[in-house]
Amino acid sequence: MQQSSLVVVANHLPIGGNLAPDGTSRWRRSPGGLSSALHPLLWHTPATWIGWAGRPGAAPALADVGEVRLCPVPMTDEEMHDHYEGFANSTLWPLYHDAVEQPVHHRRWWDAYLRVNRRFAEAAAEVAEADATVWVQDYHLQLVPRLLRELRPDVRIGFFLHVPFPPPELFTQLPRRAELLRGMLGADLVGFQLAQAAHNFAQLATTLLGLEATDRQVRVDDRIVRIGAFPISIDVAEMSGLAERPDVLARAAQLRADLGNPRQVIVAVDRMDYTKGIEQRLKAYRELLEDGELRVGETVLVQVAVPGREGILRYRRLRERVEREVARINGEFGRVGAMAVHYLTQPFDRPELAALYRVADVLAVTPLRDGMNLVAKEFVAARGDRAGALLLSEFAGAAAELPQAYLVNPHDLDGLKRTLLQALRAEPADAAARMAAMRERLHHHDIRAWARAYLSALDSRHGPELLARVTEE
Ligand code: ADQ
Repeated sequence: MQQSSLVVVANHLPIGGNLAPDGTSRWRRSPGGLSSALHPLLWHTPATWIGWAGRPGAAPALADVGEVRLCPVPMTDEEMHDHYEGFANSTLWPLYHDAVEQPVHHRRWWDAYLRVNRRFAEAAAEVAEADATVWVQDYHLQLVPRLLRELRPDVRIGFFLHVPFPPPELFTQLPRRAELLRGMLGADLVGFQLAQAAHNFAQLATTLLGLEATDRQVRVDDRIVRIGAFPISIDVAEMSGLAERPDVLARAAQLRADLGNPRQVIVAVDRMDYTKGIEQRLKAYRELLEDGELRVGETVLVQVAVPGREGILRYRRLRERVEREVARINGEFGRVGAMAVHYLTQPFDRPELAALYRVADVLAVTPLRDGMNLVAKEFVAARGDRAGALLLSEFAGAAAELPQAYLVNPHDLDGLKRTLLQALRAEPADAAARMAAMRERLHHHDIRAWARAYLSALDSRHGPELLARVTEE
């Protein structure tokens, strides 16, 4: 295998579902934050991406995608269950999201997590050239930094957590808490979305491992591990450009007409996940229809919810409940030719998403907890017309950067109803002022600014050269 000076390690490869028999694959922006965020950065960058091709069994041989060499890591059926669906998505994911669903613990899952992390570390060790930079992503791979350091002490290792890092009261529930922390501390730089997460991490390094730590660094033996907040962003220029394209604006107008030209359109775009607050949002909407505050024909809700992780019972159950609630709302309040909720589970291409953002009078982003939430930022980028209101959960990382949104506590149903109405009834001048302020923030802080901040903190030796590569437009 040819070696690389930049290696990205993430649980999934960013490729489409169907691989051609010759191993060719399409670089897909799968509906998910990590792939959406890294796509614009890496598309033209000579790098190697190590990840799972998304199906159990031997790793397929894959052709390069653009400048990126894909290096698939195999996973058995059992590892897919125990590592991916088990430890990563049934233990860590719920625990890191405020335990909004009860985290599940099985000892067997840990063994698979360790085994898969070791396999990823070995793959990285093999493809990293001398002195390379290796950038490890997310909660599925928290042990990789330490395992890789043991194999390749010469490489520079960055770790970035896309999801929240919980307060010590929650983290300490994990039976393998010390090993997980030590795993992350194998990195030279551990990056989080928010400063609070870095603070939680430092506190844990002190109390659980007895290390000397501040919110900026942790001393581990003779090394300094830097820690910090690097709030992720989006390709602002891409989304704003798309949203001004005549065909996208025509599509937005067509969508509004297809929706029956209602006075107001509420749009929500989520992965189908219990952290996203989809059920609470539907309930608030139903109650507003019951109260007579909203009327079908005048207002419509478009809920996009792409299913995933369906091997996990909880996700299948969530989907059933959401679909039951959508059917109930439409059954009780819809009319022939006028639905209350339009519910879509398909992945969309970027122009279609941009058109949806342009048709929204209110974009509702109301997760119970979210590391950042890129949908909120995409909406703001798409609204060059400064119209539209963003209803945003206080518990999304994005709220720290977008305080001009209509902020809401999604656990408070009455508050959710009240704030949704406020957003729907906003004075155009007020909405425009809020949108302008949010756009200003995004203008200065897009995905390239994020990469610049992270990579220059990670690697003072190769930082400038790496930066030039990943931030080239
Ligand atoms: P996610 O939980 O996946 O990301 P989010 O940040 O909103 O959440 O990203 C979702 C992405 O998928 C967006 O770019 C969106 O446009 C896209 N998407 C959603 N529905 C789609 C559809 N139907 N078709 C096509 N694309 C669709 C995780 C964390 C977040 C964090 C990101 C990045 O949970 O908190 O913001 O990583 O770090």
